[in-house]
Amino acid sequence: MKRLVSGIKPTGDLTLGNYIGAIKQFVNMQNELIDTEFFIFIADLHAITTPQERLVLRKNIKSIAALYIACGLDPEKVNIFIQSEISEHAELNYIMESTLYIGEMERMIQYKEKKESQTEGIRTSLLTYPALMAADILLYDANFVPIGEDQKQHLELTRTAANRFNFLYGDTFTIPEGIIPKTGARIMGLQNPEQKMSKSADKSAKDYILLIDDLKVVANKIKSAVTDSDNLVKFDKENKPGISNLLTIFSALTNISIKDLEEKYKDSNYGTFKSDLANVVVDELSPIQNKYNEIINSKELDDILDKGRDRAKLIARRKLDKVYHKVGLGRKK
Ligand code: ATP
Ligand code: LTN
Repeated sequence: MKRLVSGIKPTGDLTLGNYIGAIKQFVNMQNELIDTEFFIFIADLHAITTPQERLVLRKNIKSIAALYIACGLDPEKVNIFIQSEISEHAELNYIMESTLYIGEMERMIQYKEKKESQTEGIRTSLLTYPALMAADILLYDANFVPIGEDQKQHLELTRTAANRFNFLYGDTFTIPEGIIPKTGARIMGLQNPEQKMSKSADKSAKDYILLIDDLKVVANKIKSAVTDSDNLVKFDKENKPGISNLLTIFSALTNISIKDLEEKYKDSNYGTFKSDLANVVVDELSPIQNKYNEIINSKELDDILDKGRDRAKLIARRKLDKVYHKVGLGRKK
């Protein structure tokens, strides 16, 4: 049986970027990949690499759990759990910190970018973030890790850590493979299509669409998305980043190729295109929001998280014992 692992940080409400780049993939794969056990978690330990307010963090953790289910993850097929409830993640993190080098951490683009935007002190964990991410993945011997484009470098470092550990201590970890969607791996901001749509960056609310945004607001955000002035629906990332981003969103949500969309809208103006896209997004989000409201305060949600935690714990503990043994920690058993 193969394994698949991925996670999302509860640093804010989830955006359409998280949905297209990550969750939608998880949902498609759960139906396509047979013979693979899924572990999808809420990366709350990763969230505190930057300052969080305690009650907001609590709320965000639950909200992501509910959204996983509302978006279609099937708890019968997927182990859904909260990272901090499995202490082995933090334990293996330390082993990974003792496997990777500081220079490797300092080269990470996400670290360099986030460091710039911090106003308070930069937390040590922001630098060592990839060690925890490697632990998340290697603890479960994941074969597959679905991620957006921005996580490619972290995954590469996870592979380095696994190879290095295996070389130093003997074969221990499976080398994971990243799975990046062909369309939608990097959804850009609606107001600022040169930067990725992000849930935690301090930007105007019109730049991102939240999965739980009011649907009227969603439609308006699409309609007021920044485009250029030539009114030609054509994909050209360099010269027409705004419309190219909207085409990407359209294509990712409908599975209509960008080429076919260009053809369909070749005689239309941006107004018609945006209005159709607004309907597509609203139709996608409407059932998700209904299910979200139904489940967010339910006991069912806690039961799902308990079940996911118990299964994850079993595998994680077994793996960590093996790792400690290989490294020579503690006493011989
Ligand atoms: P933050 O803004 O706090 O850095 P984030 O949304 O970028 O958060 P995560 O919550 O950890 O980061 O992302 C979860 C998943 O969503 C990852 O696989 C990431 O690659 C993907 N993702 C995030 N933003 C986008 C985006 N704009 N387009 C496509 N995928 C995205
Ligand atoms: N670093 C990721 C979130 C994340 C993750 C993981 C993704 C933490 N641990 C393990 C895949 C597998 C991010 O910032 N998007």
